[in-house]
Amino acid sequence: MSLLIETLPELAVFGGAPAFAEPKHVGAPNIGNRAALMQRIETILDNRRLSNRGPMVREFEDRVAAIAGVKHCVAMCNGTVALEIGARALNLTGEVIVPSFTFVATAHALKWQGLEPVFCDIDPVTHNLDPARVEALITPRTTGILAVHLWGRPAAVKQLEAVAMRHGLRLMFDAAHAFGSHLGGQPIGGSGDLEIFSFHATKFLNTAEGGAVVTNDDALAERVRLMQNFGFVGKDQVVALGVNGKMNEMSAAMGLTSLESMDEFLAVAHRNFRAWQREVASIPGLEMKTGGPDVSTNHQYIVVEVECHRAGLSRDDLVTALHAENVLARRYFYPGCHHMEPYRSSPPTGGYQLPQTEALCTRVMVLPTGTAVSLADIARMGDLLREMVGNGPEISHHLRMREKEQQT
Ligand code: T4K
Repeated sequence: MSLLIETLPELAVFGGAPAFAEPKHVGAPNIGNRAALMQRIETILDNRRLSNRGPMVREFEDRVAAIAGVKHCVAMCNGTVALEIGARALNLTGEVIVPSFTFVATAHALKWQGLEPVFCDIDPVTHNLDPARVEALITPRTTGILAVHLWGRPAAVKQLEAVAMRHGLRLMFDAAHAFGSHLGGQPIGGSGDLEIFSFHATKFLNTAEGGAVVTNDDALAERVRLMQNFGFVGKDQVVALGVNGKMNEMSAAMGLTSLESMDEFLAVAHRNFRAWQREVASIPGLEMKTGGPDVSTNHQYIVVEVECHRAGLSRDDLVTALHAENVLARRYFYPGCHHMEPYRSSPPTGGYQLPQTEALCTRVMVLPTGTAVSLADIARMGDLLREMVGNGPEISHHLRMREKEQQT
């Protein structure tokens, strides 16, 4: 082992100093103009209007609807509640077909509403639902499809709409990652019955916590709005069952401020994506895929697939080595929802058949980007990855030895 330390002095996994003094996160928030935010907060405080669809929320809804190219936007306290209310407003019952390769909120939102998520495999190139496999999973109990535009890459919208139409199913899209993405020149937001956005801190456009339901369906928008405000019409008339899913004015102030910098956030995301592409292109065993020819994504996630045999080490060992350098790469969306509770304890008859999902869960790592990450940071991280892949077997051997030592 002393030989390794001599030949690889710089890598922190072998005991060297971390390349970064401060952690480089996936999902460090983009922050807009502070003075503009403070000014909005002053206005909120002066007006003493903190919530219940105040002026900031109304303006935010109008701006989001315009960018998404839809008639209606109902701002929500977060993306998960937007999913739950969306599913309820569509009167979904029984089974809903959904990918397993997604953040667990997609599946939980359905289960929390008493629905049964039926996990479907994905296209290995786009990482999104495979429409042919969706169709094969439809049963008499299926009432809907919940597709995800994963990583902001648009799902196979047209094909999924055709499947839903053929079988009389409702179709909703989890567009938590996809605000600002486009398909065929159209902004993501107006497909299926409804779509939802997340404006969580880690999204490229954030309201600290927040989300939205967007739709072109007037009646559906009305139902969603009732459900997110206890079913109230006016001040003392309740006409439906509802919850509290409202966005507050402080979050909307953050959102409006973020929107003013949206072009800059997008430009940085695209710049960083291109820089990461250049780095990754020269590293054997690493690959970055794009969303296809008629697709423009917001590039808020840098998604790299690691092919263990060519890279000389596994995705997990690479992530461990990166963490030692203070590069906090993530294994999104490992291990897949179907391996998480409560889903893993009640598999369908014959078990889950998700080979593409299983494979991707061992290959994908997500790397830092956003306005907190500079081109110099990316160049340094690229050098680290090159050095790690160049010494893959040594790193793996070292980590196995370390594990053995820890066990004894
Ligand atoms: N559907 C999909 C497909 C989703 O990806 C999500 C959320 C949802 C639905 C639900 O939307 P929300 O209900 O969340 O609006 C994070 C986010 O919490 C989650 O919003 C997001 N997807 C998911 C992909 O990522 P974690 O568990 O990875 O979060 P966490 O706390 O580890 O944060 C990631 C990194 O970001 C941290 O390492 C540090 C950094 N960070 C985070 C926060 C919150 C900061 O630097 N500052 C911060 O304020 O889930």
